Amino acid sequence: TSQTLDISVGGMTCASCVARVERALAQVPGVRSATVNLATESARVVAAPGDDVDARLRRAVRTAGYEPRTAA
Ligand code: 9UX
Repeated sequence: TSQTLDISVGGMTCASCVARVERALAQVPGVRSATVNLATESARVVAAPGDDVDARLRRAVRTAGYEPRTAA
């Protein structure tokens, strides 16, 4: 089974930003797919069940230089 998480991501302005965020999210343990939508400033992540996945994803977004916001 998997969980789907939506995260609002601020600070992205171009396609390279999108690629950076997708890469950062994909590296979080348990992530099966990460898709970022620039127009909606959000990321949809499918991940294995696990502790604190949402917090780990948010940390990855911030470390990559963008702003995780409220759950989308
Ligand atoms: Mo280009 Mo997106 O510097 O920040 S990667 S606008």
